[in-house]
Amino acid sequence: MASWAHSVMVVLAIILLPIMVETKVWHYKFNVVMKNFTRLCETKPIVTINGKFPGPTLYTREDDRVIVKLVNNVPHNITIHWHGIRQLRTGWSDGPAYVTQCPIQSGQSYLYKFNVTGQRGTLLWHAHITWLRATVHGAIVILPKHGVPYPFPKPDHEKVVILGEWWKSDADDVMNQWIQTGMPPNVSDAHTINGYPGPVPNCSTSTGYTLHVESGKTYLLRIINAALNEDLFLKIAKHQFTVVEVDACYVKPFKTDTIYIAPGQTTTALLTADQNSGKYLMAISPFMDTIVAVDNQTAISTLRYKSTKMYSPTILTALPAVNATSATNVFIESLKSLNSAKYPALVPLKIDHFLTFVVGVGVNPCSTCINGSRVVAGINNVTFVMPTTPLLQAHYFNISGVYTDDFPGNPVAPYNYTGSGPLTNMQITNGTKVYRLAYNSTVQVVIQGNSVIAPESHPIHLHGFNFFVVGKGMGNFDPLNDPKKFNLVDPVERNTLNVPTAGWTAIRFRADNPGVWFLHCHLEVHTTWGLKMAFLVDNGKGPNESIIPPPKDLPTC
Ligand SMILES: *[C@@H]1O[C@H](CO)[C@@H](O)[C@H](O)[C@H]1NC(C)=O
Ligand SMILES: *[C@@H]1O[C@H](CO)[C@@H](O)[C@H](O)[C@H]1NC(C)=O
Ligand SMILES: *[C@@H]1O[C@H](CO)[C@@H](O)[C@H](O)[C@H]1NC(C)=O
Ligand SMILES: *[C@@H]1O[C@H](CO)[C@@H](O)[C@H](O)[C@H]1NC(C)=O
Ligand SMILES: *[C@@H]1O[C@H](CO)[C@@H](O)[C@H](O)[C@H]1NC(C)=O
Ligand SMILES: *[C@@H]1O[C@H](CO)[C@@H](O)[C@H](O)[C@H]1NC(C)=O
Ligand SMILES: *[C@@H]1O[C@H](CO)[C@@H](O)[C@H](O)[C@H]1NC(C)=O
Ligand SMILES: *[C@@H]1O[C@H](CO)[C@@H](O)[C@H](O)[C@H]1NC(C)=O
Ligand SMILES: *[C@@H]1O[C@H](CO)[C@@H](O)[C@H](O)[C@H]1NC(C)=O
Ligand SMILES: *[C@@H]1O[C@H](CO)[C@@H](O)[C@H](O)[C@H]1NC(C)=O
Ligand SMILES: *[C@@H]1O[C@H](CO)[C@@H](O)[C@H](O)[C@H]1NC(C)=O
Ligand SMILES: *[C@@H]1O[C@H](CO)[C@@H](O)[C@H](O)[C@H]1NC(C)=O
Ligand SMILES: [Cu+2]
Repeated sequence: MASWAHSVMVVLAIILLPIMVETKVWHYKFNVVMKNFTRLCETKPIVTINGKFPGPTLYTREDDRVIVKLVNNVPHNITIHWHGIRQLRTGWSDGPAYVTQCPIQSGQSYLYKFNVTGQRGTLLWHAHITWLRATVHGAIVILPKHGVPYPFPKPDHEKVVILGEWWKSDADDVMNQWIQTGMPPNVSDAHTINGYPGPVPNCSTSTGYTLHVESGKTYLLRIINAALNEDLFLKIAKHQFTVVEVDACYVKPFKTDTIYIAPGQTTTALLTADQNSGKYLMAISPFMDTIVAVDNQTAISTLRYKSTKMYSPTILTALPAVNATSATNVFIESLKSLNSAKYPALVPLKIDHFLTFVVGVGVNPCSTCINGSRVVAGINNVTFVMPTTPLLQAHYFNISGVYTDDFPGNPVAPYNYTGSGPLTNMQITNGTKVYRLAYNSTVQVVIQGNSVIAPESHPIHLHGFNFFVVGKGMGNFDPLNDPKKFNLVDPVERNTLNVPTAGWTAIRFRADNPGVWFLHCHLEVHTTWGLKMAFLVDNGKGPNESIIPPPKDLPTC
């Protein structure tokens, strides 16, 4: 070939390369199997994906496509939720049982298919049916697009750190005991770090996790709270974290020695191994600043430098007190969107729907329960009743009688939500109600905690969207004065917020994803009690603004 022709081809190839890069498809097989673990006392086999606890990390890349074949080989119904993945127009792959799909029954399989559009960072996947997520969970790592650097110094290594809760009994038995007795479920028997509980009473085989590091190197820790019911503190003796991202959204970097993280939240932080060689305590403990019982055991692991002598003592640290509300506030108030030219914070400024969701527990009669009553939970005095036909199918195929679209956007009978003392009437109505939104409408939701039995904090998760956390406060939200203090410039963007005990949090989002999207407390105990609802977002008129048709292998009920 003449050399000029060769040069022309090289130049052409360079010009064409960017448009010839094809979307990569990441294929995974998730085999649901029972497995028995020595480090969990071999008390009973647990439900796992591919025999791993935590399950396999799902790696993908911004703007790529993911296909996961789930094969159910256990005697339980299952679904998987890809927590924080936007699922633009692909609600069929979102996962919450009876909201977007029927369960995948024993012996069945289903292909979850979705594009990862405009997101990068750490998320998690987990079972979204009964209490199976206690053991069925894992990390999602979305790498930035090829050639796009992190907006922070490149770490030498990356590590996934998954925090969890473990019961000696089957977690579903713990849940079922509540359903039968009406009493609050048992707290867990241990916390876990990457599936290791540390020492557990009466379990000689339980061990702790070791995070191996090399002196001088920097590590990107992808920290995930996969616990069912507990907000957690994480500390590593003598080491600081630099938080750079939460819920797959970059934040302005800040330093802290304590991570506060609620179930469903993810926090990505840099850690530099800048101390003397040795062993350092890495530990998690629960946060609870009200009268509710928690598993107060600290899970103990070790950060260990390469070349540490075998018998060196572990350098210790103290964790915050269980009721250290101030430590949670310091952490939450440090979170601000990066809001750079490349990653702007597109906070909706004009709002179409101003909503107030009052969340908390109540007590309903139950003739078969121990006390003749059961604890329930709800939003705006509605405890959500799960349908037997998934909401998304009912919406898509126009099946009537499954839900109504009259979910109250504001409390019907306002009261002093955070006033002292219980209401004389603690009953809650029930129903399967959704709140309907036009495509591309803008929404503000003030999530207001109540003190009907006791005030409590709640991590509230919204499927299908990220939102901006524009404000929070104590007591009752003041619609006249509190909005003046909202941060509409660089509020943190995320998918799971924290409602403070006896306080409120305000969020804003744009309804640019058609489908049916679950909103619920990520404390499994509250979800089971009914603290959940769904938004129904209608199709838009444009070409890419409608729900795609359901896949052929969509499970049936
Ligand atoms: C778990 O495994 C151990 C040894 O591998 C075995 O002795 C024990 O019976 C198993 N437990 C169950 C419940 O399968
Ligand atoms: C997902 O990405 C694939 C490949 O780029 C594309 O063909 C498909 O239309 C996308 N799906 C949706 C729902 O956007
Ligand atoms: C819950 O705890 C009680 C008291 O310790 C115990 O008797 C019961 O068996 C536990 N329930 C389950 C499902 O483990
Ligand atoms: C440990 O086992 C002993 C003896 O069986 C029992 O008395 C004790 O209550 C157990 N402790 C825990 C925390 O289960
Ligand atoms: C943990 O809780 C138990 C039972 O609620 C209590 O007896 C114990 O003192 C608590 N331990 C700590 C360290 O707070
Ligand atoms: C936390 O609990 C301890 C022990 O019950 C109590 O002394 C302390 O006042 C509490 N702190 C806060 C901030 O409530
Ligand atoms: C149930 O009744 C028992 C004894 O009558 C009482 O101690 C307990 O507080 C009650 N629990 C609830 C949740 O009402
Ligand atoms: C609500 O209750 C709190 C606590 O009892 C009280 O301080 C506050 O004044 C009450 N607010 C209203 C509007 O009644
Ligand atoms: C909630 O609904 C129940 C049942 O209809 C009713 O008795 C109660 O007064 C309502 N409470 C509030 C705060 O609206
Ligand atoms: C819903 O409330 C009605 C009326 O109180 C009651 O009859 C029904 O059993 C409740 N359903 C559920 C699932 O709690
Ligand atoms: C959504 O609304 C915004 C603001 O009103 C507008 O700029 C944008 O073009 C709309 N997008 C679509 C897809 O309709
Ligand atoms: C599994 O799901 C199917 C379909 O909804 C349901 O009929 C069946 O009762 C469920 N099985 C269990 C064990 O929950
Ligand atoms: Cu809650």
